[in-house]
Amino acid sequence: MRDTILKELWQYKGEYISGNELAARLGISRVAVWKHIEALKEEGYDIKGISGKGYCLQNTDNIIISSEIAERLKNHLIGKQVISLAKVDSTNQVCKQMITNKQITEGAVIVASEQVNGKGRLGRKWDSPSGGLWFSLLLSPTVPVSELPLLSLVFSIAVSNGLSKFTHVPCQIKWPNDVYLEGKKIAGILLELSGELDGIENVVVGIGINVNIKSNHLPEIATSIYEHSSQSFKLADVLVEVLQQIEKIYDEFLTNGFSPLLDRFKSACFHLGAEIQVQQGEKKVSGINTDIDEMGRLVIDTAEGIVKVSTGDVSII
Ligand code: BT5
Repeated sequence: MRDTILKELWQYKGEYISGNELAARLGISRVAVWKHIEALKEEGYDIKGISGKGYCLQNTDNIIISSEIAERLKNHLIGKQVISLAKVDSTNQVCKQMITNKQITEGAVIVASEQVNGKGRLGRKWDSPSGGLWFSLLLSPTVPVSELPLLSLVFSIAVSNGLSKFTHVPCQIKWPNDVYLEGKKIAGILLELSGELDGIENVVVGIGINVNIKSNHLPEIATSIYEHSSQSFKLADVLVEVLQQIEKIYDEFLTNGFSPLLDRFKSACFHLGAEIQVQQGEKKVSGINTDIDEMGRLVIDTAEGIVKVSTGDVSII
């Protein structure tokens, strides 16, 4: 019922709808409508109520209605189940909790309007105000554990493909999985694995995309589609496009392996050929990034010879 009420309000696109009309449409009492509205407000939805006028959902472009995504997606796996929430700690956290509670299965997408404790890699913070696309996807890939790090590269290709429809210029990738636009970070990906020693059961793919966010709500190094194009987009449109690209590229990876995708990754990777430094905890590796190999490792020509790295944070010197 909560989703149905939200959808009714959302369809009014910023107009007021009276409690009586909502009650009649949904076949429930006005008191029941009021209770559901209060619960939605509690969850974090911005709903204004004016006596004599009714209720109005604010900022409809930034709200995702699960059933709309499900109806529009033509995917066979990704987004089979879409759960849309208002304000959460972190969608990765919610996703992991839902796995434990057996509430979701492979392909499920958990999306939130806002995260109060958004996470980056290595415990870093991810700013997630309203206007961004913050979601997590549950996968159970049937690939050898040694190939799982390639998923970072696979998803960054998919996200960068999906975003170019809105940015109209190609996005770049910073290895392994940061998506950049004109020198600033527009999206980030956080992969979390869980399972037993003999195999990974679940991969939670957390993706954050700065869509309709102004730069004053983002860190210095970041940008958004809005900042780039001076235009707002419906979050649902961006989500549908990105999920379609994810399914397409992920299917290619499962069917043909990473080799056919490697060239696409290399042509989007903006530090290939540049002098870089890779920070790996306390350790630093510096040199020319001459290549990326079939295992997705950075090949670096250092003063001590060729070094291949599979983890770390890249910066251009
Ligand atoms: C990432 O980490 O880039 C992974 C970000 C994943 C976020 C998604 S949102 C949905 C899901 N739920 C979560 O809780 N997380 C995932 P990393 O490479 O460690 O980058 C973190 C760094 O990016 C920070 O230290 C900041 O410098 C910068 N940063 C923080 N918020 C940002 C934003 N909104 N846009 C661009 N850069 C940001």
